[in-house]
Amino acid sequence: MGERLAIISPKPQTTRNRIQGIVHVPKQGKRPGAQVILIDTPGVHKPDSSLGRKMMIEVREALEGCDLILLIVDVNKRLSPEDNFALKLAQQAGTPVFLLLNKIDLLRDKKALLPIIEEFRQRHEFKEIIPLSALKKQGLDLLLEKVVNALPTGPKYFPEHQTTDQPARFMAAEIIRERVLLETMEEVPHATSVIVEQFEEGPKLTRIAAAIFCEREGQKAILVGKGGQMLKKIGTAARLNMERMLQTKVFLELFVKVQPGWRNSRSVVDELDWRRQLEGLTGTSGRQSR
Ligand SMILES: Nc1nc2c(ncn2[C@@H]2O[C@H](COP(=O)(O)OP(=O)(O)OP(=O)(O)O)[C@@H](O)[C@H]2O)c(=O)[nH]1
Ligand SMILES: [Mg+2]
Repeated sequence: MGERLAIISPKPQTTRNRIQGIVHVPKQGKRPGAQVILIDTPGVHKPDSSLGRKMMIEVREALEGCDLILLIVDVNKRLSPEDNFALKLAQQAGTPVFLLLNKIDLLRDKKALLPIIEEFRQRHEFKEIIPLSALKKQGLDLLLEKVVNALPTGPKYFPEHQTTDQPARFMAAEIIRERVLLETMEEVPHATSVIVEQFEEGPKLTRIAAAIFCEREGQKAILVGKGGQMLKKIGTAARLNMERMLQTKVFLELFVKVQPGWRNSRSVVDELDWRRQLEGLTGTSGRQSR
């Protein structure tokens, strides 16, 4: 995308909801302009909670009606059961698949690519197999070109300036969750969710109040930290990222709340879905309070 729309962390299951990133490809010479809607999904995995099951529903919903699947694997790791499962889902969808062999920057010997490509080729007739490095931006131009060529002609769905379907309010929640993912360890990141309770955008200042939910008192103690230090660290870094995104000053208030076992509560997990939250905020459907 060339800009940060989704949060990133070294921990698995970072992405929880599907979000769209819109790439506007300008007309160049004879090549027509294009609009590519990338749908980022949670990683394919075997779920062990309501949250995990909801994440896999997001994956399945993204697969429905898309024109092309980009299956991304880490080229430095042996094929995992999750990779195999992801391939199976793609095959079942019956949609053309590009295989993206990511993180080639970590490959010591580029010759190692050949047997990996061969292994994948035997499993599926991929439309393209493209080695790349998302981090070092290697292979991305080629990828975009191949994607544009593989897509059917269609209407322009989004206005020129729009790069995502995700409202700023929810990106703010994700920015906080990203800090939690980066600053805390073991079970804390996965037991955490963030709900923005107040979001008032002004021309110069945005007021944001958000609750960080965890499952146990011990996790709350870690998130708050000694003398509130951890919460302050999370808040400061998140605020700076929000200011960059919103191009205003941000006044951020953070609270930590304990909600035992929320990951296994269908209603809480459903409420974390920003599409549903949005319906609640605009009053098109009744929002249930916790
Ligand atoms: N070296 C290297 N690291 C990368 C590259 N692409 C992504 N990473 C790193 O891989 C980690 C995972 O990145 P994410 O964007 O969170 O991956 P994801 O597939 O969206 O993961 P989930 O949302 O958890 O399913 C981060 O630490 C990234 O910095 C790459 O091309 N090279
Ligand atoms: Mg992700």
